Amino acid sequence: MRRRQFLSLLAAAPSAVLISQCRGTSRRNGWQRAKSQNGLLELTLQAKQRSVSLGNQSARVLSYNGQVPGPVLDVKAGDRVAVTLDNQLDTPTNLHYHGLHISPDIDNVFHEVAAGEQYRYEFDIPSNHPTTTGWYHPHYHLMTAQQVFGGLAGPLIIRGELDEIPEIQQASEALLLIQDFALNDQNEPLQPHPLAERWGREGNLLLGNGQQNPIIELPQNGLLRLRLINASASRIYQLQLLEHPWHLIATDRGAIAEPVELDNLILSPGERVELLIPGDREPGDYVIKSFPYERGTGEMMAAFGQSVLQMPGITAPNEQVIATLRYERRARTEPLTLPKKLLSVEPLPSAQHQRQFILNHGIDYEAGSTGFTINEKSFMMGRVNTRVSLGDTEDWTIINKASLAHPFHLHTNRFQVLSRNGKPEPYLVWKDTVALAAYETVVIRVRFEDFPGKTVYHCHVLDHEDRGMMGILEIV
Ligand SMILES: [Cu+2]
Repeated sequence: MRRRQFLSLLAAAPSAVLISQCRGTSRRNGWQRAKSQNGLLELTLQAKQRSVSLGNQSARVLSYNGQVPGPVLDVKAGDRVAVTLDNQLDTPTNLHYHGLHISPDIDNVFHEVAAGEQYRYEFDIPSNHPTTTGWYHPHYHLMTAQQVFGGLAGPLIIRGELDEIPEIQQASEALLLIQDFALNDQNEPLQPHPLAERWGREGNLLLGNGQQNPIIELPQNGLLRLRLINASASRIYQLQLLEHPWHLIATDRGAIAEPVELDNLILSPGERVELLIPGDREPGDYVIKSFPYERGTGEMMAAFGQSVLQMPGITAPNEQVIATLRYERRARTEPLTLPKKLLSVEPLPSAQHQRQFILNHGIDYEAGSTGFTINEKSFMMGRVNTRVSLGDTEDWTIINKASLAHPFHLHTNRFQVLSRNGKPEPYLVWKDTVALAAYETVVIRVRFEDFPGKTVYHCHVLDHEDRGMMGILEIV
């Protein structure tokens, strides 16, 4: 049954002008950081294919302001943001502010910024916005996977209540935005094999902050706050910090109640975490390693044989080092300690409505579907799939009936995960993207707050999204 179901699936540096346009812009290690000043962040993001340094080579990939990843946007709750997107690609694009609770009229994935055009996104971040590690990336339908896989992604930090905790204030801070690339002979993003596009394109070049195995320094007896962002188009990471503890302090949309020591960290596309790492071990190097995650490859290889691993955009499962934590040999008298408490996660009120969302592979003739469905419907521009009331709380049961992993992402509002495969979650978290392995079921609770309008939910394997695994949610 499952095999048949799977088979059915087959039918350079920015210009000085740009810098001067950015208030509060600085560069560290060549990575542009645009920080809000006096409550305003204003900058231009120029999307363009350029030669950049990528890992240990030069590659002509898609960049914002000539950087991969794009500039770090660093703002506070209550700030005003004004981003001018300058589209110097040869295809339409737009921007999605992943992790922001703002109106879908602004964070509008249906908006098109044509090739050669500019568009100004201007909005206020709510003053009660949760402390969040987010990211921005293109979300132009049918082009999303290609543009993100080409390199277009950048971090978006929202500072707030979590930053006020004394132990967090004392911690040093690092970002690790993880991407995978696949390059052709010209060192440009390669065109994936059609099967790889359906499967979800992956690259064999795994980079953190555009570098191969970047070094992140951690003072001995210090505390490191590490923000991890999976900005890959399809790849699901299974990460471990070898021979060293790390403690979860925040998920996609905010802090958890108290630090939780992690072992294995599964991070699907779109997901983020914040971790605290105490520098209380022997000085030396500790690696963050990525282990293969079974997204459904076994089944594909069973169906098509080893030869699929030769197809452009499909990679063989392997272990790779993503980054190295390096202890500076510097003794402090007083070791910094982990905070005992972070921020309480208030449970959402019980739900007024229950809904079911079935992720599967099938055909929706009305939408001219290419085989990826939610509730037997593929995405169709202008067709509302789900209508909810502003202010309501709902429980959504998301059932993955498919043989592939499908991480589920909801725009605009955050949610709490209630259970996985019938088992209650051990602690409350705020999320906007939840991993679903093949045949898993997850129940989430969401309250539609503040903003009416049309927004979307979709699979964050971006090839699946482009192929229809997306629905329009209207909040009225
Ligand atoms: Cu998917």
